[in-house]
Amino acid sequence: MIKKTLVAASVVALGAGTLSACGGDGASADDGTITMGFAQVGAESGWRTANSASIQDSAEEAGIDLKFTDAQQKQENQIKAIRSYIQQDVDVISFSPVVETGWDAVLQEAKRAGIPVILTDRAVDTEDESLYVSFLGSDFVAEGEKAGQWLVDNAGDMDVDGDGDINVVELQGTTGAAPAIDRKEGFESVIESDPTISIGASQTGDFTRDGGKQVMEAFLQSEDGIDVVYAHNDDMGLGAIEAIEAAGLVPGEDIKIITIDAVKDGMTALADGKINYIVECNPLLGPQLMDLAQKVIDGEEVPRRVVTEETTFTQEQAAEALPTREY
Ligand code: GYE
Repeated sequence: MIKKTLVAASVVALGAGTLSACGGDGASADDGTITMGFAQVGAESGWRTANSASIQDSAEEAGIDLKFTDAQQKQENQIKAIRSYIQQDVDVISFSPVVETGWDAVLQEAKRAGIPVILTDRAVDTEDESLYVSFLGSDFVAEGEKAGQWLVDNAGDMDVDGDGDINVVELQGTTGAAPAIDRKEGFESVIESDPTISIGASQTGDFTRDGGKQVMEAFLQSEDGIDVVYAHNDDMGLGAIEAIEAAGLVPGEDIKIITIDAVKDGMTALADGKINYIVECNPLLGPQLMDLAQKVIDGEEVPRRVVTEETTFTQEQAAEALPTREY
């Protein structure tokens, strides 16, 4: 009985102690090379492709040995990848959680192994803040608010069918994912101020082009008088454009489109007049992530939250920005 309690207590102390000191006891940090295990969400969108490239390129530049996995948008695959990084005794684990909840058990395992975890892009929903050292990524609520604010500010031009009401259909991101939850919340909180604006239908398109296309096809069948599409990312907006064109309508005119991300394909559609407004979400998180990892391993203090800076684009601004756009 006593023995058991003692063992349990020392495991907790070891976990907590190593976390705040200098991270994993991985052999590789000792020879100066940091090993990072990165469990990526998938390859669902243009944003994700740019994000993965940024992480891989920055690791190489920083001389960090990167183990990279693609979870194909499945939480169980991400958990498996994280467990394998724990087994391999990497120095630091980073991941972009596909959904917000359900991470406590595996993060406890990382903590017990003394391996620090840095969240990037998406947050987890947990009561135990000691399960990760830092979270680097966008403010998704603010992104949704910016999308909603543009709609409110331009409401005069948004009642395309002239019936006095602005009927919005929403293409949500992956169900349970932080950007889907927060972008919905931010948008709704702002459009509330205008009683002529309402969301007539809202469904997930899983952040993919195909998903956006299919859901939009269904909306065009079921919804009367759609004025505006609010898509939680460019890819779903691009899928919606295909569905709108196939229905013989003109995207950007017959139906206005607001999206989030500002990747090259989205910006091109915006400059071409097929999308009306894009809120930027920056995928180039690699350099900041590698910097954070280095500091954590060196035992330096790092901020709990690092928010990326972002802007917005109108059609004119997209045309101007496109020639020098990196992704
Ligand atoms: O907006 C979307 C991607 O988590 C911010 O995931 C990211 C989102 C991004 O699939 O395109």
